[in-house]
Amino acid sequence: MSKNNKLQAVLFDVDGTLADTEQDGHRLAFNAAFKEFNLAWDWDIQLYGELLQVTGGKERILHYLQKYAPQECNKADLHDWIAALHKCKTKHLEKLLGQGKIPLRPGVARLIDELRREKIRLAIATTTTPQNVTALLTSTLGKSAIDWFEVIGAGDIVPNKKPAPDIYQWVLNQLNLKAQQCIAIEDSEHGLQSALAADLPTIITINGYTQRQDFTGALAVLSDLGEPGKPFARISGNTADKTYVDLQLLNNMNENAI
Ligand code: XBP
Ligand code: MG
Repeated sequence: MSKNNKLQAVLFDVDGTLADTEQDGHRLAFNAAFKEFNLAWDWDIQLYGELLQVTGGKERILHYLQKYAPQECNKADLHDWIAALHKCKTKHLEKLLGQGKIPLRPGVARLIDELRREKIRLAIATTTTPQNVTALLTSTLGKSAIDWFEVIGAGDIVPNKKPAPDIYQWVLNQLNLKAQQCIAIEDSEHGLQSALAADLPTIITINGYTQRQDFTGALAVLSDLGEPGKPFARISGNTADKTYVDLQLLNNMNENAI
């Protein structure tokens, strides 16, 4: 392996990976926006799990309309209306995240701290809206946390959302790194497909919505990143004798992936 391929950056997904934001974050914010728009829609936990197959909030609303309320699709200003509804949803989510009600997942703050100390570059690659990334990072890690991430790829910055590789390719371009010099951390099948299509070695930390998905191609599938004294459960992959994800494990995984 050439020295050039040594791990240089870690690319984090946001929703489901940094924090469990979907069920009690995004879902509640969508429902609050529906109320504000006088819509008698309520996305329960199970339905929202199905709707997560469509990435991107605006795309998810359009999909829901087409499937469950096709008569609404005849509006002349459909896309503007969806954009306004989604803006309202983002306002509700920012408020919710700002209240600090959604914590980071186990090991996330610890790993970010170690990576910063060891001068590994940090980036974000997410489907969600940039305001949500800012609200989550600042409410959990403090105001300056947004500056710890050298590149933040979010939302509509690329034409095609995950599972397309666009967002990861955009982030790699901004970092000016090769995929083999990085590791992506994801939680979902769509996220994994996106990262793999950009040639990124990827590890998965599952959650309630994604635990039964297909993670073929991932370096490892884990319950979470783990903490000293609170080991992760290993679903697949070689994690040697490690019980939590740290830079040493990421380096080993990255080397073996090349
Ligand atoms: C998760 C998503 C997003 C959010 C909604 O993104 O699929 O669509 O559910 O976000 P990721 P917006 O796992 O890539 O972070 O409503 O802001 O689009
Ligand atoms: Mg995710």
